[in-house]
Amino acid sequence: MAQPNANNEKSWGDTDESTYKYIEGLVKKHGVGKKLYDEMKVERDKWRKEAINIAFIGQARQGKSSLINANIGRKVAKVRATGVCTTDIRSFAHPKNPNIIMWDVPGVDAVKFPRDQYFDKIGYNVNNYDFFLIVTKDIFSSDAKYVADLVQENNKRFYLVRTHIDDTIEKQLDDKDDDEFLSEEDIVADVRKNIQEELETFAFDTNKFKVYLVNNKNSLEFDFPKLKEDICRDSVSELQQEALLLTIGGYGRQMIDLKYSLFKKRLTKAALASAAGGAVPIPGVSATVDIGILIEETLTYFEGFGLSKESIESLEELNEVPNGTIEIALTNKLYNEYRLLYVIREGAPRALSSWDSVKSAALSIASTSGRYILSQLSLVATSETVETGAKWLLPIVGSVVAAGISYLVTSYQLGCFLDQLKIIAEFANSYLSDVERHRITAFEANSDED
Ligand SMILES: Nc1nc2c(ncn2[C@@H]2O[C@H](COP(=O)(O)OP(=O)(O)OP(=O)(O)O)[C@@H](O)[C@H]2O)c(=O)[nH]1
Ligand SMILES: [Mg+2]
Repeated sequence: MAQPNANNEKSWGDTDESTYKYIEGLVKKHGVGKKLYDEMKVERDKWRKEAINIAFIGQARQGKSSLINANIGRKVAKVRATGVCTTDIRSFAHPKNPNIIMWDVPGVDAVKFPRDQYFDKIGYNVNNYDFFLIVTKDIFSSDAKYVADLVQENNKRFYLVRTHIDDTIEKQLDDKDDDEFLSEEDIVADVRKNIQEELETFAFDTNKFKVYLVNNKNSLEFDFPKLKEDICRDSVSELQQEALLLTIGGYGRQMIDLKYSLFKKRLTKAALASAAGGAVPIPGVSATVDIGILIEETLTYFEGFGLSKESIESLEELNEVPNGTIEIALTNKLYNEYRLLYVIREGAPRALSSWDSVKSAALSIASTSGRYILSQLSLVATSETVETGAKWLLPIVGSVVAAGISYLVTSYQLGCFLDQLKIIAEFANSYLSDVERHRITAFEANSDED
């Protein structure tokens, strides 16, 4: 089992000039006390209030509703193989964040919604949305171009998404001659080339716009992870990016790096809050650490990296991975290598749900899994970390020595958790990209039983 805090010297040691100034500014403004504590709480929660409206639009029957479901991670929008099309605008708030709303817009359709009456009939106002996903399942039609032009005229950003790539591959492999060599990669490359030509025909700037090829039935395949990554990267503000990353952010290496940078920024705010309102004395040490904040923040990283139990469950369900496959691998890794994180993931959500406030939670947790955490924290508090860190921090906090120590212990420990969670997220990611193999293994195991 890896020792807590091993190889994490950099967690607070790389505190840069801007973080130093940030802390100094806040302490000057609010002092070290309740005002700073409250301010840091507001700062950490701001992303929850950021309203983001995303419209899914295009022709009828292209996979718009399915794309919403794949983004949300649950089957919320009605999907129909045949029959009546979606005929009115419907909205779906993200279950993790009611302020991120996905709008299922009916498709441009020759009979019900001819192009020239389309926007009036559906009561559509382009300014109500932050950005658009223009969905097409095959070729880019003049209808899709019409929608894209309107969106562009209003200076809104959009993403071109080509669904059903799985279907195309399957059909082309079925149709090929017996002696013809055709790989999945060839087919995908061919689809990309054709779409590029279609966009050029429609005078799209192909340097600016690319087309994301997706299979709505598997949000881990093809360009799906890249789509989510670009949506988050293109955010118009840091707050919007935080809201998107923490709500729809998916998996993939680049995504993990994006989230890691975000969490590093959050970490300072959490540690400052602990310094300002530290609640629990660490046995044998003159430091108080707000364990409630420490745990709450760690759970945010778990959730944000998509490593909470709920996230893993819905990922398995939506991508039809045998139930428990990823969760078991992850739990084993946590248990065997990152015991402290295992304790938090298993124990904390249950404990937190029964507490009135995170502040009082700090006291309650000391009697359960918190005892183990406390013992680990006392190691940090007496370590060289605090001694060296004090050199740069204490001039800022002045005589409030306990607050300085609380800051250092919390930021150090959160930095360790964050680095470890990044490793676990990378592990989960490589496991996920191997999902097809696991599916086959499970299938073989089932066949053996028959
Ligand atoms: N194989 C495959 N099927 C898909 C994909 N996306 C959607 N489908 C299927 O395509 C059909 C239509 O999907 P919807 O999501 O209902 O399409 P829509 O654009 O919302 O349709 P309307 O609202 O009726 O205009 C359903 O049977 C989906 O299961 C995909 O990427 N791959
Ligand atoms: Mg639909």
